Amino acid sequence: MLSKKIQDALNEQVKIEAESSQVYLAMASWAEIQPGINNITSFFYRHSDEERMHMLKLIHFINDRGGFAVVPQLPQPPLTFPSITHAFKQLLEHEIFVSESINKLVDIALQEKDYATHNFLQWYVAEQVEEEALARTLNDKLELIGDDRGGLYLFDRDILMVSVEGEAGA
Ligand code: OFO
Repeated sequence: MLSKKIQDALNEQVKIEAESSQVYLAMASWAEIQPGINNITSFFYRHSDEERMHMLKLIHFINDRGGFAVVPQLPQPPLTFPSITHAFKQLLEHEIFVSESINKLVDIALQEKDYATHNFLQWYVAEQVEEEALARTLNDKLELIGDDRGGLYLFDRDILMVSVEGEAGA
C-alpha cells in the first residue's frame, strides 16, 4: 500500500511525464510544418509517445499498489520555436528538469522506507541517464553545425538512426 506522501509524489511525476509528452508533441507539430526535416519531426513524435509510455507505467504502478493515479490537467506547452537548435536546447533542459524530479522522488521513497517504489524508480533513474546523454549528443552536433544548412540536412538524415526507448536502432 502506498503512503499518501508517496502517492502524491508519484502523481506529481505522472503530471511531469504527461507534460513531457505534450511538450515534445508540440515540438513535433511545429517541426512537421518546417520544410525538409521529416526525420527530426518523427523523432519528436516518437519521443512524445515514449513519454506517454513513462506516464502510463507510473499510472499502472500507483493503481497496482492500492493507490489512485490521477490524470492531470496540463498547461499548454510552447507552440513555436525560433529554430531547430532552440527546440533541442529546450528538450535537454526539460530532460534535466525531469531527472531532478526523479531524484527527488527516489529521496522521498527512501525517507518513507518504501523499497518497492524505490526499486520501481530505478528504471526511471537509468532512463534519465540515457535521455540526457542523447539530448546532449544531439545538442553538441547542432552546435557543430551552426547555421550550415547542409549540416542540418545530414543531421536530419542521421537522426533516423537514433533509437528512442524500446525501438531498434543504432
Ligand atoms: Fe520521461 O523521460 Fe524524458 O522526460
